[in-house]
Amino acid sequence: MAKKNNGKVVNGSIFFTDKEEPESFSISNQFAEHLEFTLVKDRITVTKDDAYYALSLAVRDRMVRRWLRTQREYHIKDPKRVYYLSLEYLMGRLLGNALINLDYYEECRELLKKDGYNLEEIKEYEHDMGLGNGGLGRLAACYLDSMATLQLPAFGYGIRYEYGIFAQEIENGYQVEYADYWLKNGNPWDILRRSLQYRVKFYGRVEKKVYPDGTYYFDWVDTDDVLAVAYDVPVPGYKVKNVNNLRLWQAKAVSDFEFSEFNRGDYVEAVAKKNDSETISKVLYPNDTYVEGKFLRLKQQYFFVSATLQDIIRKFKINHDNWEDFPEKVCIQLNDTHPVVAIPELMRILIDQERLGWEKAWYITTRTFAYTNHTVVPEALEEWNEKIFGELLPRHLQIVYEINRRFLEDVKKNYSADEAVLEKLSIISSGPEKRVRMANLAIVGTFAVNGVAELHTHILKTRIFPDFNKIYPKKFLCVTNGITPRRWIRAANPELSKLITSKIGEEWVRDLSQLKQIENFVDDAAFRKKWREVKMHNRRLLIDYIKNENNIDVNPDSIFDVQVKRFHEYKRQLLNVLHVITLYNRIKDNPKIKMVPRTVIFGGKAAPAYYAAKMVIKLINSVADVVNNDPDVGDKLKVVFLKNYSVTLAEKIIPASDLSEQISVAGLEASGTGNMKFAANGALTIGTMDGANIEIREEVGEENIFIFGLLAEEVVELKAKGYNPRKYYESNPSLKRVIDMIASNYFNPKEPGIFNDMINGLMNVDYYCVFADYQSYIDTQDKVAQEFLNQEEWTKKSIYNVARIGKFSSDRAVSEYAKKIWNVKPVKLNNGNSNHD
Ligand code: GPU
Repeated sequence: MAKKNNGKVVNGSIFFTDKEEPESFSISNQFAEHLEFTLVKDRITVTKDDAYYALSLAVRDRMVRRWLRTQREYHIKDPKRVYYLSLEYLMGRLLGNALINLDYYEECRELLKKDGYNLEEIKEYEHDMGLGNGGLGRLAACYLDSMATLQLPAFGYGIRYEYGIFAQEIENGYQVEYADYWLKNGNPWDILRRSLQYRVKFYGRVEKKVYPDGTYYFDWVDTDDVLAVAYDVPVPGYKVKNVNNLRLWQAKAVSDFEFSEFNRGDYVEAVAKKNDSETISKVLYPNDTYVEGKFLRLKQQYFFVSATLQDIIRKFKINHDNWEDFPEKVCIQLNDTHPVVAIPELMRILIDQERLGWEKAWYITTRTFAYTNHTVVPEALEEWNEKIFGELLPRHLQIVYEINRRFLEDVKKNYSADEAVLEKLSIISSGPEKRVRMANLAIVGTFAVNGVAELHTHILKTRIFPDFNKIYPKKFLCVTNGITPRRWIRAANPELSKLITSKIGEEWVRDLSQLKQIENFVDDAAFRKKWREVKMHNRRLLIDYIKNENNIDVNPDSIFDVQVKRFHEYKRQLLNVLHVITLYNRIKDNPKIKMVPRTVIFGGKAAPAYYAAKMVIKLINSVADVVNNDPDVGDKLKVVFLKNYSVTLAEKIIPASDLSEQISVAGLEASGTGNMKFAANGALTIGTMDGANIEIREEVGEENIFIFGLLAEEVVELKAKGYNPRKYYESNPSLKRVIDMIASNYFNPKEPGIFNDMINGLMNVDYYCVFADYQSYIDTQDKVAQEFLNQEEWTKKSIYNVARIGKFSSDRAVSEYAKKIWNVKPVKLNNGNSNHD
């Protein structure tokens, strides 16, 4: 097959991609070669970090041919492809996972051992690829794994931030943020595509140009340009030959800018100023479920979208010259509204560059894009100030106006002319400050809008976008989130994996519904004992970690009661703290009290500017100081805040947990995915009827989960009739005592008053119904403790949780996307027959 190669003449026979592997291709050889030739080290200068780096390169080498073959196969077969567009990917570490997916972990470990290296130890030198905030970014990473495993012709696109999520330190109990330059030791996984660069335009103005025949078009001119360069990360599927691609864009100054614009004497300044454009991909915005409306963020979004669409269209044009084929060949999934500017961008390309008329361009656009909504939290709904939007993207603003004009025309004709209804539906908000509503644009410009759990989808349809749902009744659907069993069970919990595999074989790793078979062993006392031993093994690893990090001695027989996730008021870490203080009071009232020992573990980052969330972190650490140092408490209760929660830390914490805290106020956690990870590792959930908790309960059975609190409708009703948190405070002595203690600086004698805002907020507003759910939560926690006493019964429940978690595999979620939305089918690779390729 002939392929343009930019005029370079290279003898094709030198490439190994089409051949068997040479004899010399062993991991030991590659590893040694990279140590010597790539890193230029010898036995004296080699460090463990070098070992990590060289091993990763060796493992990457093993993927390269599959990677090339996969991309070539997609090119030759030319199936419909799906492009997953996300501003965030929380990949975590890649080495261990790559080895597992290549089915090479054990063999590699043994080979390294012969050379005197310890794989487990080497792995620890990898820095997390933390290019995301929380659930949304981690979901994207799980979906990449599943898309590759399901052999889908899928491509991830994102931004290669130089600084990913910040590093969190705790100083005097407060969160302090440090920049995390994750690339400081280099990154063995991504490769720079030196020739793949696109120009991205900003600012400028729109010129109307008239053809001789009187027709006209619009030209976007006098722009300030930036280059996007591609870095590719391999995404290997589990035990398949497909290796998909994640393409991350980095901003680079254009190199051919006009010096004539500048005074010759300003040469250095002119060059330096051009480097400003590289700030576009400098840093990830550290907000989760919150938008800041910053100019640079819009720049990032457009930068990302422009480069990605140019790349998608380039690939399309290799095989096609008819634009009508575009929606048959391309599906673009928008991960929340962050990349929604892709809709007017595709319109601009089709109209202004490809000269397709509006109707045709719109037909193509609305059949290409699909949008996933990830939250109903109002402060997360993106709206761009029209002036900002128009300054940066003048042509796009025009297009958005025209989309809106036509849409509202249609609505008036076919649905309603009621001004109030039109205002709600409008893509541009009215009022003194006009804003572009990205969610409205997303709904109008796509063929599918999905929520991420049943309840969330129901709330989208009935409460957030009811009129849209009436206008487009078939557009809204649900795809409940999922997690990848490879990382979250097989890699994170090797002991549990071994135990499960010893009973049912290994097929569960790619078909999680197979776990159902372990139900057959619930009544096997020996199996249950082994199950507990696995948990104890994992707990001991975490105990060591806690001892090292926090210097706290943890009772291995205590309930490991864990809440790890981003800090947000709606997630109610505060409710958890109130429970801790309640337990503390019981101990203080009766130091001899017999109670089930607990270790309450917290982890998570707060957005740097989110004061209320940061004060909850401070409260946890203040309470921990008092509780952990009170001799009356002993090992009955410990409070642990683990700093710098990350994917890697999650992999240590979750397998060691007994109790999973999923306690958001009902209606606000779109899905949650931590809930799934814990249950899959045998922790029982204490949770509200929110997000995917509801579906987890449905699967594992109500006797195997602890549900409490107001239902989503009850929260709405309570607020409608006027919620008065003070009433709960006044009528509940235990709650009153806890609140009074915080208010009286019991936990912070040296910094009086620091929790006043928190207490006032709770007493007067309590927007997230902490007081309303307090008693129900305490009662349910008491039930948890009671049931934990009966270890045999608890173990059965733990087994049922794992056995019935199959639905929450990201393989299930991704195949639903593929069938219900993308209409994309697997491409099985069968060329290349060496088992070493
Ligand atoms: N989510 Br919007 C984020 O992590 N960040 C965001 O900016 C937005 C949503 C989360 C939801 O809060 C969580 O409930 C969900 O499980 C996750 O997205 C993945 O869908």
